[in-house]
Amino acid sequence: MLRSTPVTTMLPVIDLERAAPEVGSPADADRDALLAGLRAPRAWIAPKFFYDALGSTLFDAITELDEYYLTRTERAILRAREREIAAASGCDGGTLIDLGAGNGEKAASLFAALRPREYVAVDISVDYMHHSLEVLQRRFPGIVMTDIGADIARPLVLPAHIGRTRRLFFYPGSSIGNFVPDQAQRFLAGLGAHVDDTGALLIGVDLVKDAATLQAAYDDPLGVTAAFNLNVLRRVNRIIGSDFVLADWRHVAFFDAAHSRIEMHLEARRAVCVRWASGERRFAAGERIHTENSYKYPLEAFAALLGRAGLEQHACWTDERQWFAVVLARRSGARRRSDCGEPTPDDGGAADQKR
Ligand code: AVI
Repeated sequence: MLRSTPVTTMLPVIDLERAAPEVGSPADADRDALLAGLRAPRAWIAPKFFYDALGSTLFDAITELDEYYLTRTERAILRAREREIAAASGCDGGTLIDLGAGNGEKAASLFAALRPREYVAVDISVDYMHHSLEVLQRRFPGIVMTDIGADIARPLVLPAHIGRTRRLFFYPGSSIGNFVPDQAQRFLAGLGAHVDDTGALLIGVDLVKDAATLQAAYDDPLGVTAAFNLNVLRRVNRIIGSDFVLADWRHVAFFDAAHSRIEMHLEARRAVCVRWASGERRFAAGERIHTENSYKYPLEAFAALLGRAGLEQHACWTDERQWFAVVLARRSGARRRSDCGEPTPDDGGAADQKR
């Protein structure tokens, strides 16, 4: 039977460095975080606020775009390498812990190869996840399933009944890129504390590539990413009662090579004054609100990040173009030696196909 634990904290993708300290209820913390960002000399909104119902739907639409290569490239690698991944993980028959699980379908695509005894889905969107897991549980009655409502960016508390050995943490999609590197290091170190020598972490990482490809992935001609970015202002209006007018703002995305990251901003089309109950903020024409970073790693830099987090790369699989990597990591000094696999021979083509 599917076991559930309640929501413990908030939302999936978060800029920890910038999050206001949580005082009082999660709703108070959200308001405080937004007001702190809007009052800052260089205004910002944490990317966790993207993901209301419409924002999540727009993100799903982004993953369908020709320009947004990340999702389908990762899917092609997982598909092509599932058996190698299962063998390299050594977590066959163990516990698969899916961080930001959503509907669980990405993890489920690995069930046949990994044959987990137990599947633990962690996500903030509890109702959506719970319903999806009920469906998955019917498809895979032999797997013990648990859903945990939690913000994966906060320290993870696993129920006592979750298996302690052969834990495979699964963190796909390159969401690790939405943390600044110091935060990513802390996050990875926190996961490392949950695995013993028999456990591992399987993580999707978007790699550095030419700026034009990156730019197009975050500024698509259909305007889906622009809508995703602008939608955050509707969410802000709901939470703090502000009067942002979406038509006054435009989506800006660019690759900052010095930081190896895509930055997304909202730029004022004209001088505007945004008001809320306890204050206001004037924006000059052209002034920006920073809404997201998405870091792109060279493979060696990601391996070094793992090292600083007390982990080591055990294996990695990439597509032919070396655009995306699926990395298997263990605690440093764990039983196996590191080794990086050859690029997937056939997924350059597969990466060009949708789904
Ligand atoms: C969720 N995350 C990995 C996405 C990314 O690519 O950084 C969020 C996103 N922002 C714009 N497009 C997609």
